[in-house]
Amino acid sequence: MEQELHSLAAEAKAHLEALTEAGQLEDFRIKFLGRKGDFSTIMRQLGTASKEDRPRLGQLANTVKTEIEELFEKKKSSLQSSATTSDDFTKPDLTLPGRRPQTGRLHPVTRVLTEACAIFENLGFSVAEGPDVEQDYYNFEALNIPAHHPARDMHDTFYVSDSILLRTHTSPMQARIMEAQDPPLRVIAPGKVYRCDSDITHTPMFHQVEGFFVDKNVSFADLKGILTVFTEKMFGKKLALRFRPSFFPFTEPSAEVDIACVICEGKGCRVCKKTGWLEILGSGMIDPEVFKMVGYDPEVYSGFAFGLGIERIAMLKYGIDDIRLFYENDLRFLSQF
Ligand code: 2NM
Repeated sequence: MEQELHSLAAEAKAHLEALTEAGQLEDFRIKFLGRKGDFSTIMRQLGTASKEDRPRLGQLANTVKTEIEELFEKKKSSLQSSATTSDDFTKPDLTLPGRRPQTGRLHPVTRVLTEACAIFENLGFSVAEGPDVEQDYYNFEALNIPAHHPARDMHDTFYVSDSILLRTHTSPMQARIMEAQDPPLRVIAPGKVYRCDSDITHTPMFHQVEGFFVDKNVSFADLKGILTVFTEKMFGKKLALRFRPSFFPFTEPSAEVDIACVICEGKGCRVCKKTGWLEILGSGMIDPEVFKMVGYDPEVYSGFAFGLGIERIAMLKYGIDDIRLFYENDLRFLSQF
């Protein structure tokens, strides 16, 4: 029996050495130290030993069992602590705060364009988009800009061929709509336009919203009303408007519209160049010649039209002093909106 105890001890130690994972510990405990395990089996045989041998064998059995139990506990804590260490590297720590994904945001031009459309939609206008590559006819001819008109100068227009060009404004869309539909019409045409020009205030591509309203008895007062509401909604406050007489081939009379400087409210500052006013759009009553081109009777219908540059409005709204910032894709700039 003494021999059995010694060999069982040796076997248990060897088994314990060989354990590599915390998951194997319980099997070991059941086999060697459990109630029906090998040690218990030997202890139960103690009763069959002689009276003289029994105390010595009992003591030996206890010593061996205690030793194995201690080794087992050591092994257990070493395996469990190494298990946690390796978990640190392989399993996510669910208690850590999450990593914030970079969120995209709307480009300032997109924001102002969407906002401008929303304001006009609330005023009863519908939105129409047309092709960037346009026919000379819709870009110029139908808008009362005949051949040899100064606005057709090659300097301003990107020509694709003799009769095809990149639209220089979004009004060709309005000519297309008037040609296809009868009044009453309230439509805005937002989108990209192209002009061969590039400096601090001009980029070769920029965005416009042009709008028109045609019905019986539409007057310049209607134009003033619509533009007053638009500027108030766009800049978030009531601003004085100033209509300056101007000229456009497709409107008569025509006016350029200024708002009281959003920065100094008319007192005069660097942004408004001490004038107190900022030019924000062009407008006018649609020229009878345009109506004739699209087949409307100018004796029956009248209408107003306007065109505004989105980049210019975004610059005024956000205090941006160089239009080129919109197209450099510098995240330090873009992430501010
Ligand atoms: C402007 C200024 C004045 C305009 C005219 C038309 C059309 F097609 F109805 F005749 N659309 N937009 C217009 C009038 C545009 O932009 C500065």
